Amino acid sequence: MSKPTLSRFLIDQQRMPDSTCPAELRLLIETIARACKVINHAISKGALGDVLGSLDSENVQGEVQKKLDVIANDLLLDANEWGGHLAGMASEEMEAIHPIPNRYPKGEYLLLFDPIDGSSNVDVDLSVGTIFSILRAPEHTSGRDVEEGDFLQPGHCQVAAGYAIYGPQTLMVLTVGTGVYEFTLDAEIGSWRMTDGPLKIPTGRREFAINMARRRQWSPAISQYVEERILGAEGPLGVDYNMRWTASMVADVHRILKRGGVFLYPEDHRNGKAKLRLLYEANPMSMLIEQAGGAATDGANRILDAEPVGLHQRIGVVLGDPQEVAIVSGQLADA
Ligand code: P6P
Repeated sequence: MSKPTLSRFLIDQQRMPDSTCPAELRLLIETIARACKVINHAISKGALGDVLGSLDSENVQGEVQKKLDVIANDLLLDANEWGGHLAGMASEEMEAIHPIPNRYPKGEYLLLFDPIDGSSNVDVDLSVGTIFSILRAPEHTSGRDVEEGDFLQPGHCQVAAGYAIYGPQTLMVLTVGTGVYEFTLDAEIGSWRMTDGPLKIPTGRREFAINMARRRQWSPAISQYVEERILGAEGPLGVDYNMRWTASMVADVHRILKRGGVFLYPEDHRNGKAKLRLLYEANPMSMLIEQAGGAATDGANRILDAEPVGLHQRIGVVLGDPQEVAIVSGQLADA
């Protein structure tokens, strides 16, 4: 079938022997996908829809909340809390976890999300996205409300991960552990249609993504890695590299999934502080990258093996072309 719908893809996944996508997970992902269509509609209104600009509030990260951060967060909570698939939710925009209200049935999954990643780009019409991660609620949570500790599972426990990207096209990129697939929203009929997959990260594409303004925070190894690529053909590598930085992780990761390269947001070498959040940014993106044949580390260790200690903890991120990630990790190890 040419360009199957998301629902058809998920039903096919559900019917596979030893399926990693049981009906409850399929229904949950379809609910998330529907919510992303509504978020897309809100974003596309722009200044016509009173969705741009900031609120007077800050989120748990101490970041000024954009109107769309809260709109998208509430859309995802409202869409997902009554369906019976979840035991709880957690979001970049909420300090505490969101247990499923007792008036609704509880399910076996936990949903974590960054409702609008890169939201500062919305006001200048650059691509932003919704990132989501799905875990199983631990067995012992049946019969009680979930707690923060139930969400603190290493990334290799994820049963699904994905993102929606609101850009020139509206896409959903998803894995249920059987490869990475891309769906494009056909806005005329409101259907997600498969347009690529299984995605495999092209290797050897000489393109790196990093915020150069953070150079004073880099370790000597990261500085050496970047400097060699800036020297290009006139330096030790003898070949030119290109650089991209969109300040929207979803857009940078999508570019890497489609045309290769490496993304770096290392921790601050001086104090160990990092920017990107482990549970709802680094982990879902790392699952997608690994499922597409790439690698994702904190500069040294596999991100999906990191043992979380806090809902909003941060981690350094180096992900993409496994050859480039290995070079960075090797240079850091040799440092
Ligand atoms: P900087 C967006 O705020 C985000 O969390 C990621 O989407 C993005 O990769 C990064 O931060 C951009 O950070 O320091 O370049 O603004």
